[in-house]
Amino acid sequence: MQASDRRDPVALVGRVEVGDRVALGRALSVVEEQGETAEAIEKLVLGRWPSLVIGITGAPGAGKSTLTDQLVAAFRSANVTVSVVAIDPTSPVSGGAILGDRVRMSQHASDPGVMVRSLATRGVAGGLATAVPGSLRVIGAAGFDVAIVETVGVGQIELDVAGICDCVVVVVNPGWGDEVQAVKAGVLEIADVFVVNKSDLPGAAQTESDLRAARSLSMHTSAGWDVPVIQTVATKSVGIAGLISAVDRHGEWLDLSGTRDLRRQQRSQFEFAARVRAAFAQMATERLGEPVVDRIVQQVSEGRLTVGDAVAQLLITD
Ligand SMILES: Nc1nc2c(ncn2[C@@H]2O[C@H](COP(=O)(O)OP(=O)(O)O)[C@@H](O)[C@H]2O)c(=O)[nH]1
Ligand SMILES: [Mg+2]
Repeated sequence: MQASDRRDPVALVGRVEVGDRVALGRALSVVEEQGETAEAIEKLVLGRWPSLVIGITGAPGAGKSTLTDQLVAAFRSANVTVSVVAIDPTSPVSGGAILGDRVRMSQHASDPGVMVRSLATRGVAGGLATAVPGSLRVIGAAGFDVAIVETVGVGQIELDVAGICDCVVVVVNPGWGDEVQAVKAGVLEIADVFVVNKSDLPGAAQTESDLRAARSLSMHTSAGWDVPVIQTVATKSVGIAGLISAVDRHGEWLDLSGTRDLRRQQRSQFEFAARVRAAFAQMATERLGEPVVDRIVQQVSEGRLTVGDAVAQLLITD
């Protein structure tokens, strides 16, 4: 990054807004790394957001990247610009999976209407909760219509993603029905759309009916959204139009039911809470040192200290 950009976020964001790709890459790096310049950029992109943010989550190997690639192609053929943010919490060092995604997306490499960004979570608690919305605001300022956030479903991460996306697509594979019981508490609840990808493999119909039976668990059911179940074969471009129309219908429901505004409010609250949490953790760690903080957390988890006393200890300055 050039020294001038650090001094002049206004110029940097100005270049992002007129479609300068190098500037966009730099602005995203600054926002991901956080700090003073990131805050300056955040002020300049305040309120910006892509018109549609789709979250794609599911187990490693489910076909999320292949599906994302197909969605990008479909959006591009409708002249819609797309940005992909791929989050990989599993390989912060080797970047193996991310590299695979990059290779796959390379068919769009020369297309100015497509931008792919990989984000390692670096194991920083709350880092993702700040970096992803920040990145999406910058991407919105760059004028992208749609953003797709791809993440591996391994726990807290996909809940974080659900908190910021307009539409959460949960990708499963045939045979997944056996696992429904085990994972229903997490992933099923956040799904806006289910995809049974690899439906060229045996058992797709069974998995679809298992999901249809389980979807009453979705947190949206009570609000009147029947989570659709779409079969796809991402490698053969099968079912992609159906998936896009499910996402569109979900968007219409968001508007008609008033849920879109609710979600945007929740998104702000979620981001705010995450930032407060991160700032508090950082403050306590800086003041007391990590071993002391760890010990306090340990005592809470062992039931030897109340949460209230733990917070009080973390807040005490002397
Ligand atoms: N048979 C079959 N294989 C698929 C399909 N979609 C993806 N794959 C393959 O599954 C593997 C994992 O795909 P990938 O998109 O990297 O999964 P991700 O880890 O969820 O991003 C790759 O070898 C894909 O070619 C599909 O619909 N059918
Ligand atoms: Mg992937």
